[in-house]
Amino acid sequence: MLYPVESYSREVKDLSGIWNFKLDKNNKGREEKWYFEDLQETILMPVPSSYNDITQNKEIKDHIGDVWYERKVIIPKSWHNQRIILRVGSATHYGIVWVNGKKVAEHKGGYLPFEAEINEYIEYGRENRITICVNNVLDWTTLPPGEVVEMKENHRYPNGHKVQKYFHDFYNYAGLHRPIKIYTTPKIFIKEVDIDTDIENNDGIIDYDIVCNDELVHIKVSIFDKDNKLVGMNLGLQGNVKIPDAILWKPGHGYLYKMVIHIILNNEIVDEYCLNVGIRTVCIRDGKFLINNEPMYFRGFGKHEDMDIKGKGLDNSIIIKDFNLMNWIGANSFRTSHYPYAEEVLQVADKLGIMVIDESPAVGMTFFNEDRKVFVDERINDVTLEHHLNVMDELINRDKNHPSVVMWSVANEPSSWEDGAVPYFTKVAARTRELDDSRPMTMVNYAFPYGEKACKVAGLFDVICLNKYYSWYEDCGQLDLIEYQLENELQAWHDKFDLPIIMTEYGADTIQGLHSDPPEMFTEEYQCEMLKSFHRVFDRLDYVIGEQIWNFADFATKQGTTRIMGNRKGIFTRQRQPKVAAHMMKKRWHTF
Ligand code: GCB
Repeated sequence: MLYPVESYSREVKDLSGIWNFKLDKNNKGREEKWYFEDLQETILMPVPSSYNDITQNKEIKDHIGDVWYERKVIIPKSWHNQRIILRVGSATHYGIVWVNGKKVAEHKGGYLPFEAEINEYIEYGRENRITICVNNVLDWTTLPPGEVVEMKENHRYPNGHKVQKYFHDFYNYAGLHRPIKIYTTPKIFIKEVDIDTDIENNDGIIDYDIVCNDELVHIKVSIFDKDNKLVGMNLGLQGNVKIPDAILWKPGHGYLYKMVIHIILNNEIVDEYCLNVGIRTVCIRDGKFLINNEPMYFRGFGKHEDMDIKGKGLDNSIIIKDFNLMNWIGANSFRTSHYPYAEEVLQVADKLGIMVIDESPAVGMTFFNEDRKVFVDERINDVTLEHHLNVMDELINRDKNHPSVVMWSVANEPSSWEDGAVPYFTKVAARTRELDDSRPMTMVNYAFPYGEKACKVAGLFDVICLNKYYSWYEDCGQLDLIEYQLENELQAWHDKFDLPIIMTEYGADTIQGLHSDPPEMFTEEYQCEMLKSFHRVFDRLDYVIGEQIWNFADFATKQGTTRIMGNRKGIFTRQRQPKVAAHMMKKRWHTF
């Protein structure tokens, strides 16, 4: 699915703004067909945004089930001969869309876009009503998974008391998190573009594969450099363009060429689609992660789409602020923990030359401390697997042309020690490889190298990504143990799988302004000392190819005794102010 862009032949209408909103208290709206007419007794709700923190109403914040959004839009008469597509950037976690009361689309999966051609449902030159029902329930068939538990009356709970349980550590924000757009294409149109790039001596090779809805069209592909100079051209649906003395895309230098694709009929341009292309190669060789055949060391963070008030709603100010902070601190990468981020984020990463580990929303597939298994029929089963495979399809289809995406991550910390995880991840890995063999892939593990919880699936992937919180969740306060434990554990993983390792999570909850010497947990000193101990080990092991601190910024979680207004492991506060550790990291990463 191509990102909607304006061009010679295409127009885009952004429906971001203030929509009508209604809480479906008893989850009756679908049955009562609320989409048939204007929603009654609505309140105002911004889009994009999570709805949870916008009002003072706890019922809205903690609602389990459906909510409804609605707005009117005029479709210009001049669009009469165009295809008209309604595109929802994301509906977390399940969305159904009606136009003028007729259902046009339905989608499961809260972090990827979906769209529908709506020509037959609209009236031109008039107001058209768009209604979107968004459901936030997590169960064992969704990613992330969850469980809605309905209590039977007892001394603690009244009858029917419901709780949405989930096993991941970020707040279950919901709503329309990304822009809703209407865009046009001509009737004969460019449907898909698949790009792969290579390097031959000093030349860049752009391989392309274009799909149109009509096979018999003439296609012209032109490549322009940053100064808008034509540097290459080719004809046909498939082929390649050679760029002599190409300027390569690489971390810190996000050089992008512009690819302009034309469908030509009788010497006329019928459709035009433009996209940015970065020329670069990615591969793993001799235990190194190579971009353009040069070894790369990942410096950066696991992040979240998260901020005050808007929750997970897309906000360009925050996107750019975060990239500015990454540049300030000397980071060259981040992981889209724990779900695909908005495409707008990847577009900026492309431009700035930041490496992205692009993660699926498969997080919280474990009970960690309990002996209950998750890869069993009554939990993560074939239906979940089918959805996971589908999510990988949608994710790779959406993000495959971004040079910044240098690796796929299929999941975060599943119970990879269970027997059931083996057939499951064998299929997920095979599908991912089949969809894209031009990038490495990984699965992020909680670092249990020994005993019953030793991972059974890491060997299916190209890089080992590990998360671990020495001296935090275990051996609290014992900073002096970190080096000993970390080195032993990393060595055990390396001995077993012989793959390069990125530490994708390590860190300590830190309340800005708390200090103690000697360092105590939650103080700024403790965060600094913990990070330093990890770094001493990374610096002496050459199979460690990256460090991504948990987390870039403090973020919202569900409430709990280990969370003080959210997870505080940020190097920056939730408002993006540096903690002491940020200044320390700036020194380390700028000397790499
Ligand atoms: C993890 C998870 C991450 C949590 C983090 C923590 O292992 O991957 O989602 O937020 O630990 O802070 O506990």
